[in-house]
Amino acid sequence: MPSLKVEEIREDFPILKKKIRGGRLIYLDSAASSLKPIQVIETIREFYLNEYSNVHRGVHLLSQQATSRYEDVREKVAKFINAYSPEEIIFTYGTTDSLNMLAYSYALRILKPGDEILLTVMEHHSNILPWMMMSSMTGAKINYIDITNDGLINRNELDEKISEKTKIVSVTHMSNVLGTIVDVRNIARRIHEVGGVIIVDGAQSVPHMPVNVRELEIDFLAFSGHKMLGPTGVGILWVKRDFLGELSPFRLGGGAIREVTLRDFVLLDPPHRFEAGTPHIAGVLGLGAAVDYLERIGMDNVRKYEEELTDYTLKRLSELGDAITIYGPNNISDRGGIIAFNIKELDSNIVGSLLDGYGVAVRTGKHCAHPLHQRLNIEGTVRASLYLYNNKEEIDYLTTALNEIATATKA
Ligand code: 7TS
Repeated sequence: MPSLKVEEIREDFPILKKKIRGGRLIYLDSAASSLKPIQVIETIREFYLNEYSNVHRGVHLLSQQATSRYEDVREKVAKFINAYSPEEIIFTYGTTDSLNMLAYSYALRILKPGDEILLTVMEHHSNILPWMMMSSMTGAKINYIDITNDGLINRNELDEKISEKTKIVSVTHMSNVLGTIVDVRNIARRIHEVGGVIIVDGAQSVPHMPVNVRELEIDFLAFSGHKMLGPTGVGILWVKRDFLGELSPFRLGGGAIREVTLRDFVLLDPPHRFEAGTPHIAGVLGLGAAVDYLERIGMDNVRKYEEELTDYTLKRLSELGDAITIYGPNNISDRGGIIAFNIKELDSNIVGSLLDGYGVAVRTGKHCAHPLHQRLNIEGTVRASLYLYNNKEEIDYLTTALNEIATATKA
């Protein structure tokens, strides 16, 4: 008995009916961005068509309605991740924006020469580059935790590398290449013992599994709307309430202040002090519809279904034997539905282009994780990434296509 009704879910995604290269679309690139259900598309359309107005600015009806719906989504998102209160939810433009915001609003204030920032070697560039910038601006040093051959965090390294000097650990909750799920609660406990904080990059985890910030005992969480059925251009930065007063906004202007004179200004309370400028209102409402969609299905069910489908994918792909190398953890409980692999000695871009000929959409190359590929000593990988609308038939199709590609290149 599957944990969700995938065929019913597929009906909600109009793009799945599209023909690609004369055949059906097999979309296995949700780690780059997810497809959108009709409920999200209609919410955005309806807003522009019948409800449009700016937020937090007008006394008129449409503006009041838009404001109240915008703030409702904040509450919805807060509940979705079990935040302590909606004030902890800051709308940004995406995970990258959230992490940069944290770097400039928080890290820049607290870091000093001799301090350390701890990352892992499997971070996405968006969780490396802001810290490199902070390192050059403050004199703090970056350290990296290595991974095991299975793509898991090396626990001994964790013990060695967290010290009194470590002020910030910023770590992915799920690797966008290996699919590794990181035990962030364990890291949170370790870093809290030495008085540091933990920032979690939830870009790949929040869309695919229950993420409960209280249970995880973390301090900050960054994620993107477009990877969780929502529109592009909207992201979230969750800041645990204890830290809200310690961040100084790095984007200032309209919408963030209570009062301005020619010489001075008074900020609004969080979270609005962090949201200067007209936000992506339609995007936030679309994100609200995406959260409703996921809540209706239940994140436990999403995770369970993806575990089944990942297990199935790994088994089917293993049938290619020596022709395939699959990366990442062997244990399903340690990984999400992101499967990176290589076919023989073939360049990943060539395999990706050949798969495109079959109507199969995957991502190839280094997936904005160059240091990880250097660590694995490979040029790139082909990445199939799954979501709740994928089914076993699509995996069978992928397997057949890869078999043909591997056979055609036997010589
Ligand atoms: N962190 C992780 C773990 C990611 O996977 C991504 C995007 C980001 C941060 C940045 O998110 P954004 O919404 O700000 O762009 N990852 C990918 C990917 O794997 N393929 O395309 C985008």
